[in-house]
Amino acid sequence: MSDAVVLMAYGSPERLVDVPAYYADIRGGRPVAPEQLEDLVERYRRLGIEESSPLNAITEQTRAALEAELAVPVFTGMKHWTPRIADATAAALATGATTVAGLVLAPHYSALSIPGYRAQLEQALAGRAYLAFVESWHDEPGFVELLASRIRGTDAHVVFTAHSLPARILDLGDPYQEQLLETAELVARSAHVQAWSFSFQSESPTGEPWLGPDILDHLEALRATGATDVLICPIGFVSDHLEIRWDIDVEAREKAAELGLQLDRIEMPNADPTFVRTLAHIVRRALGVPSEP
Ligand code: FEC
Repeated sequence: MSDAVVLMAYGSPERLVDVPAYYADIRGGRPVAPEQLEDLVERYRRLGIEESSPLNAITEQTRAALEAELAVPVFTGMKHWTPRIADATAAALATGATTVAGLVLAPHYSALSIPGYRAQLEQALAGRAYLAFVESWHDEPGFVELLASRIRGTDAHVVFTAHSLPARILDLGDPYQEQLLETAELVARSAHVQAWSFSFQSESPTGEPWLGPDILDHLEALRATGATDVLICPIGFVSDHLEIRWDIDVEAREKAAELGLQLDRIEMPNADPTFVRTLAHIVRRALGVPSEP
């Protein structure tokens, strides 16, 4: 009996020339408007992704650190780019694993997000190993404490953020928004932060209503109520990628400057050893292996 881990992430184009195929993958066959593609290429260009991606390098660091922590083979599989979840699964099976743990680097469950990862993993496994899949880990104490430690003692108004999704998920009873608010509450309580709020970010132009308030509108509202300093604490993401490095570090910062607001953001968990230990704890629990004290 042996174990392996497939560590899954959204995925990011490795080079600028990959962006059209990457965007097509996200759209899943639905057409991409040329101006939207140009806009996306420009965002990646401004993040310095010409021939290799600093964003994918972070995922690799996290994978390597998790593998070292668990002493179990860990393979990265991307939902929308390479290495694909199917490649990672094949590599996991090639180790002779009889159980594969599937962990997504996204803490919250939505029917529009997590089942897509699971389906790719299950299809690739094709019943050849037992699957121990982690559905969500939004209230994992180690994750909550790591975020709390990043905001504890701040005098700024804390804004927790996460990726928006089409508002129709609420009619389906999706737990996404509820889980996000639970994480925000747990983190704020642990950090003894009273002045906080939650907003969504990174809405896509798909032509339907998305969950709000959007961070840019929310900053305006905060300024109108007299806030002067804001600390952004993303809770729906765990690493520096486009949605952090562009949507927060460029767009939200520009908006804050226009409004005369001081805006900072917490350092993302990335491959922080404390965060990696938390991921290892989640995986061990899924595998039914006792965690180290
Ligand atoms: O760094 C990178 O290169 C990738 C950053 C990235 C992350 C991410 C996470 C999530 N997304 C979620 C949902 C949607 C839905 C659509 C959508 C579209 C995009 C586009 C890009 C993109 N997402 Fe993303 N997402 C990231 C990047 N996302 C690029 C397309 C261009 C754009 O809108 O700017 C709409 C799809 C459609 O058009 O039909 C829905 C969710 C997450 C968080 C959970 C997870 O990480 O899986 C939910 C990181």
